[in-house]
Amino acid sequence: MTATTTQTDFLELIGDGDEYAAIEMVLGLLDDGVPPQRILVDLIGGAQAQVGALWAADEWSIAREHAATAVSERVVSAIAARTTARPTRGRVTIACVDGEWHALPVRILAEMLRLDGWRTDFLGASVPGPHLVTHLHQTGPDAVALSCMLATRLPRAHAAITACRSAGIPVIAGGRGFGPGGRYAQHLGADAWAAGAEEAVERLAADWPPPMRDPQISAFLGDDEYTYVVRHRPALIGTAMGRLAADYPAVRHYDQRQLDATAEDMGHIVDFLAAALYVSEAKIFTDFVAWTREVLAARGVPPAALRAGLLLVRGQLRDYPAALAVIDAGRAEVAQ
Ligand code: B12
Repeated sequence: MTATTTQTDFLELIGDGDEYAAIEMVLGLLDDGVPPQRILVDLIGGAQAQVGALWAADEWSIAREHAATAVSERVVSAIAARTTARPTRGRVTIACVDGEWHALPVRILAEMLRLDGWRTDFLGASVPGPHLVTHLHQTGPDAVALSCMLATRLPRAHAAITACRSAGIPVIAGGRGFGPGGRYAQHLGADAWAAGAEEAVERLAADWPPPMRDPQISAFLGDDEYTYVVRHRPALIGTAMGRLAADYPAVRHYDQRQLDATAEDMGHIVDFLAAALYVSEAKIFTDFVAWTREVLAARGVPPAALRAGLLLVRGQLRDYPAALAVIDAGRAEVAQ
């Protein structure tokens, strides 16, 4: 069986929600001598990336994605149950930042670190900063591995990074929310960043702890414009929704489900704008607009709808030059 057919078979099994067959397949691979690390990163991680692409292309429903992810989680647990690794290194706390629900990527990371001899405390999805710090005081780990898959959670990631470092625990950051090459992670004061679980394993084994810089570095980044956008989030969304029918008449024929989805998208516009202002990176917003354009196109929604949404939020921020510049950079992504 080639790697590609294994991947295709596994995707089919999780797509059917067939957890027994998926677990059987993976345990068979372990019995054949395939290293658990390869299964975690290449097979499960690779399949989950395809799940995301299928959802984005509107080929899989949200329910099918949820079911497939639940099976992948069970498969990771089955691998954990089958493999033993005694802790020979230090202790690592692994958590998603507040409001971040992508727990599977860090569950994979936790297993990879465990297999490399770390004692791991896996705290899972959406860990509020103060609770994370309490846990650190109770357990005294050598590192905090902090995940942020969505750029909208960067302000919370920053608060968590600052709090961990103030408690004297160095932070390794990861997840696509930290931007290409992890460039926002450094900006937010993280001690290290890794692209994936394998790189994190190498980094922690090679040179940990890193020399810690001033914990107060970049203690607060949000300025007046960021604060205004966050405080006025409900009004920005509500006003834009109220005016949408005038600028984009197709919305008059939307059913409740479509209206709810549109309000959610309007919320994403405001949240990604706030994140872009927080780290002064328009790219966070332009990437989001380009991604939303594709997701909407797959669902038959033309770019004009997104253009209208951007303009309606823009119209409420006339006195905020940085916000206008970010939105205009985003509008260029849907110019035609
Ligand atoms: C499953 C899934 C979900 C599940 C998560 C359930 C769970 N238990 O994890 C649920 C349904 C909750 C979800 C929700 C959402 N999701 Co989602 N989700 C995914 C999906 C399909 C798979 C995630 C996964 O498991 N990937 C597999 C792992 C292995 O991927 P990986 O990134 O390579 O992981 C490595 C690195 O990221 C890194 N890493 C990660 N964290 C850390 C931390 C440290 C310290 C280190 C060192 C490394 C590290 O190491 C990992 C292992 O090698 C992805 C698609 C994708 N391509 O990932 C979308 C995706 C991440 N989701 C996306 C979106 C948009 C959302 C929602 C906003 C959707 C919505 N409209 O509500 C919400 C947001 C929820 C929230 N606030 O967190 C988008 C993000 C796009 C963007 N613009 O950034 C993606 C990319 C889908 C897509 N194709 O567009 N999602």
